[in-house]
Amino acid sequence: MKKALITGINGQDGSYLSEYLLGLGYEVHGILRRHSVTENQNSRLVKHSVDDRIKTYYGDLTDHLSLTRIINQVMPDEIYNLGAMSHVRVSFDMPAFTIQTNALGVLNMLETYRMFCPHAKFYQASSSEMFGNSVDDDGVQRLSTPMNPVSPYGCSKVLAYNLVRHYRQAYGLHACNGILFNHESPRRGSNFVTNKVVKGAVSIKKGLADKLELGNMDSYRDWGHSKDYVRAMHMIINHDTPEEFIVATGETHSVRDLCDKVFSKLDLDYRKYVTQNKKYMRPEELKYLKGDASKAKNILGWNPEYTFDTMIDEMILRWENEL
Ligand code: NAP
Ligand code: G4F
Repeated sequence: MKKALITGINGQDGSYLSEYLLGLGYEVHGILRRHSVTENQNSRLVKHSVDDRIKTYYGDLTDHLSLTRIINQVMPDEIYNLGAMSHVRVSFDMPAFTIQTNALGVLNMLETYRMFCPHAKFYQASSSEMFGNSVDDDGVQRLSTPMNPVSPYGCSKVLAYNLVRHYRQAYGLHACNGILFNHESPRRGSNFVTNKVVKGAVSIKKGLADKLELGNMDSYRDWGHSKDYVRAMHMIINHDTPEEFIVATGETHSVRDLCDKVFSKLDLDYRKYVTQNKKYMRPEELKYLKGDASKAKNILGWNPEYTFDTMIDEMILRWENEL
């Protein structure tokens, strides 16, 4: 039985990845952060009934000693480093914590991995936010597109990305980067725009709210489903050679299109309810993302199962049931 260790196991991707690996027969171990409300620290795992099959450990990416203890205890075959301060807007408010967790935390993981279980495979959750506003002439980001991050979050992920490549080259480790474009699901935090729009629209439909406040509605994102993307993580880490891969749908939609789509599905006109509030604007915005996942498709045989529409339908259903 293979052993996987997942940081950020209580996150959106961590919870789907745990389920996926359990289904493949893995023994799944995960790092949780202590939270003063106990129920919050493993809420996604409990909610989706996988908590009793996972072994969890208190730890933090900024706490090198906790990582040393956990890695020595578990001795994993595969390490998925998904833990991060993952909210781009918040990273402008907490740049130091963002860099400490998302960049120095990755260094802590890599050093611990190199020292104590160098035979394991290592996956780093890299991000399309690393490209910033670089786009190739044909309107696509690919592996060769220059990285020009436009947020503390993007900067932290570029440093982590480069550290992973450096550790692979310097020490011969099986360490790889998945550059994943935005991916969503009913489990997405409701302060990310897709789930915020879906929750807001369903609340309005049910008479629980009368408006939705957003920031920039003219940025474009390439949105896929987390369930499809965690399958890609497993394929990337298990590819014969450790390499970089992009995971994306190759489709792009604006935040305005997203609002139109979600509100229309509920027979509402978004223009009557959505207003803009400066508080949700960013000091620097990433305007446009559309990824080229042809390497993952051709080499790994990865393909998404969800479409933009089926993903939104699933998210609407979550809030219809919950509100
Ligand atoms: P998420 O839902 O925000 O989950 C992040 C997880 O990291 C949470 O469980 C969080 O713990 C944990 N965490 C935060 N700070 C930590 C620290 N200092 N030490 C240990 N754990 C810490 O994010 P996600 O959507 O699942 O994304 C997973 C990874 O993929 C992240 O690294 C993200 O940056 C990256 N990524 C995401 C996307 C996307 O569109 N979703 C795209 C590209 C890359 P708590 O549960 O206690 O808060
Ligand atoms: O949903 P978002 O907050 O996601 P963002 O910034 O693209 O970051 C996500 O994807 C990255 C991959 O590219 C991940 F690495 C990262 O961890 C995260 O998962 O915002 C999407 C767009 C932005 O242009 C933002 O300005 O929506 C715009 N937006 C407009 N109003 C809003 C809002 N975003 C949020 N969160 N809240 C708003 O009210």
